[in-house]
Amino acid sequence: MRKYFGLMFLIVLFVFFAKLNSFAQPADAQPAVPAEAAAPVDPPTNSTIETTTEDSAIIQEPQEYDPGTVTGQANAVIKGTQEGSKVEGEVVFWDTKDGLIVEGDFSGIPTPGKHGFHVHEKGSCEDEGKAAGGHYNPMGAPHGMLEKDGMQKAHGGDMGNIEVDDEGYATYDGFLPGIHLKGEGHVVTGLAVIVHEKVDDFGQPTGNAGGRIGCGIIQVVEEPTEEPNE
Ligand SMILES: [Cu+2]
Repeated sequence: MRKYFGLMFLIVLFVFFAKLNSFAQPADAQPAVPAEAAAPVDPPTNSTIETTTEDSAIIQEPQEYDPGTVTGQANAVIKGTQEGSKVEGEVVFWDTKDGLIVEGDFSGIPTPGKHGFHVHEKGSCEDEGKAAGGHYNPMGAPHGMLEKDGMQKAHGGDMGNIEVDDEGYATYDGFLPGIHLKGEGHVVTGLAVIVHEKVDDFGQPTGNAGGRIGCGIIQVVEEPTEEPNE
């Protein structure tokens, strides 16, 4: 019995080491693979977080827009607010996922130089433009320039100035980030666009731009007729 016991012990011992060896090889090899795979996983995770932080900082800057994403168009036909005024113009708004592309053409403006240019909060041009109310300001923000300052630091209707030449003409190219023609967000369809008598100097509360010489209502065009400039 003891003879067999010793033999069996040796056999068991042999089998045990043989098994241990066969497990040891994959056991060594297996952790090596995830260890190598795990090593590069961490740095991309970190760099993704860094990129996100950089991106949110960039969002504070004036936004780039893609004219390919245009989803709608509106026009505002600008007319003089006073008897005998020769002020005329057309402002075109194109909706994109990021906001409104704004282009304007004006003529008959009696004084050269900068003239404040805003979307106001009401849809009327009556009473020499006074019926248009204050600036469109859905966030209760201070006055500024929406394209540069964003919704927290500018009114939603703060488009800055148009610059009128000696002949009374002006053109305007701008962008209203976060403003749209339709949907649940900040929508300006049906509101008035005002051209002011004087420069918007970006002083508080509304830029000291004086009276309202031109006014028009933003109306959606169901079949877009033009494309924004590149
Ligand atoms: Cu205004």
